Amino acid sequence: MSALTFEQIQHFRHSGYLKLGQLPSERVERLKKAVWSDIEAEVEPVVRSKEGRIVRISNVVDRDPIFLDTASCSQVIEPLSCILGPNIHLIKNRHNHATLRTSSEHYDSLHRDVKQWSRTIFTIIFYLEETTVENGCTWFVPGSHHFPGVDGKIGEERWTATVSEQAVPLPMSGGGMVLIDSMVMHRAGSNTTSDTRMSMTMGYHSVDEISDVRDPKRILVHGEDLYSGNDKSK
Ligand SMILES: O=C(O)CCC(=O)C(=O)O
Repeated sequence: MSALTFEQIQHFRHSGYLKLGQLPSERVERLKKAVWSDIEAEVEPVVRSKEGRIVRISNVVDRDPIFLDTASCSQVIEPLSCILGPNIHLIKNRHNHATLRTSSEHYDSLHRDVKQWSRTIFTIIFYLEETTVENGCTWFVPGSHHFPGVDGKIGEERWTATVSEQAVPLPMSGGGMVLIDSMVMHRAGSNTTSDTRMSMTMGYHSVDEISDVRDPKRILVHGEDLYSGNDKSK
């Protein structure tokens, strides 16, 4: 996929999520190999299930170069720049992980990734294996990114229970990508199979043109680190 159409952008703004294109299978295989290699070598930082099995590798952009290369490849940046504009940061301290999502993981409840709509981020979930209702595809509450901000803990919003029955599943093929407004309520389904359902998740932000403080937890993946605050103008 290259640039998004008007209708795709409208769908994203309206619903809070949008299916993007498909990564080439060769790239998907390289990503999976890199994930399994770090799991087998137990390269920290990782998250383990209660049984001690590694179910997530964190901080993937500082691991095999294939992770950052994928997060900033043209199949990602072209559609993303239709939403975020030309200057884009990848966020290192939200998501930035690859997850197996096995049946041993705890139930994932409906949540958002950020608290306030004025500070939202945009997330891409890269599905490295096919996801189905059986193996725990992602569920979304369409339009819920328009609900008000959250004061307390994310996932404990007062409307979480009342809208949970509105959540719809989004099965994806292996190599598929979904772009999310991270204010949209979503959750990973339960994996009822004995297989993994591997995915990688990355967060993005437009470059903040009124901040001249460079954040080492953000990586410029497209465009420039522009600054246009008016404190330096006469
Ligand atoms: O993997 C999924 O289906 C959902 C991911 C998710 O909820 C998250 O990373 O916040």
